[in-house]
Parts: sequence; structure tokens; C-alpha cells
Amino acid sequence: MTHTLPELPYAPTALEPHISAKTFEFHYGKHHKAYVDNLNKLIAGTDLESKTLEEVVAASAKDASKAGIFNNAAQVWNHTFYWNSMKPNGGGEPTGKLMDKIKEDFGDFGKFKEEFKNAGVTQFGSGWAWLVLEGGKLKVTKTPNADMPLVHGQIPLLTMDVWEHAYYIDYQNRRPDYAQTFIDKLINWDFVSKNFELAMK
Ligand code: MN3
Repeated sequence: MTHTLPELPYAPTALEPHISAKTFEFHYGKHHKAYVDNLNKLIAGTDLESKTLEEVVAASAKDASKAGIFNNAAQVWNHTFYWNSMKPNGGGEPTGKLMDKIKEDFGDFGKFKEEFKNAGVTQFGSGWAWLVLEGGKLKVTKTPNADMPLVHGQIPLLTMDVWEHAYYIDYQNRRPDYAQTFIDKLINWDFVSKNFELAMK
């Protein structure tokens, strides 16, 4: 299949002032688009051409000769998941079963926020912070570059991009401020809850 750049789930101005339209112009319009275009070029004429994005990610993950394909395919997936992890007037607290599970596995919601921010801030260089479900338990993790939970037997529920291109226009070197704003103002807990309920089925 030919992979396409998915529509953003909101207007590129919708997350202002926390994430600017300028950031979307580059992060979505140039970076995410480049991953899609590179992926299509790399798989053209190969046995991966007919696979879904998730199948391409899985097939290239453990094969060093396909590192370029994995990096672009995983980055296509990660970015789509990241846009959906945010919404205008997001942040606040989850409710229902997800909140109960957060309290069960982290102690309290504040502890989760602290761990998630810490994962994003301490990821050395480029990468991602995640909330995942693994073996029935919620966990905060971080991955470098394009790496992602699906190839480690974990189910991703939420992600925060901590590559510099995600925050440099709006926050320059202040990654902790970006991470705090992401948690307080941007997380789409409806999306996280939906992922959680599907994973628990
Ligand atoms: Mn990015």
C-alpha cells in the first residue's frame, strides 16, 4: 500500500499558545510528511510494499538491514499517535477505569505525572515518552529515536515527542517546560482511555 500523511485531528492553530501553527508547519508538514515520503520510496518494489504500516514496523524492527525502513515507518506511526495524544483544552485528569488503574499502578495521579515528565526530560537526545500497558500493568517508558512500544510487546496508550523539532520553535531548549505544558494543557485523556479500554478487552 502507499502510505499517506493522515489529516491532523484539529486545525494547526488549535493548540496555540502551547504549540504554535509554526511548529505544525514544520513538525507535521515537513518532518512527518518526509517520513511518509521516505517510507514509500524505501518499500517501493519490495515485499513490504503490500503490507500495512503496523506490519512494516513489525517486519523491519529486528532486521538491521531494514533499519532505514523501520525508522521511517515507526516515525510515521509515532507521529500520528502523538497528534492524537493531544487536543485543544486537553490536560486535566482522566476518569473512570483508567484513573482507577493509574492509582493502582502508580500510587496516585501526581506520581504518574511526575514519572511521565521525568521520562521525557531524561530521554538523552531524540526520542519519545510513553504510557504503555505491559502484562496488564501501566508503565511509563521512554524510547530513543524511532523506537516504540509495539515492537517490545507493550501496548502504547499515550506518547510525547521529545525530539527537539517537537518543541524548539516554541520552547527553545526548555524541554521541561514543554513536557509540563503537554501534561497540564494538552493530553487527550479521551484518546488514552479509548486505547486503554480496547487493550483491556
Ligand atoms: Mn517528531
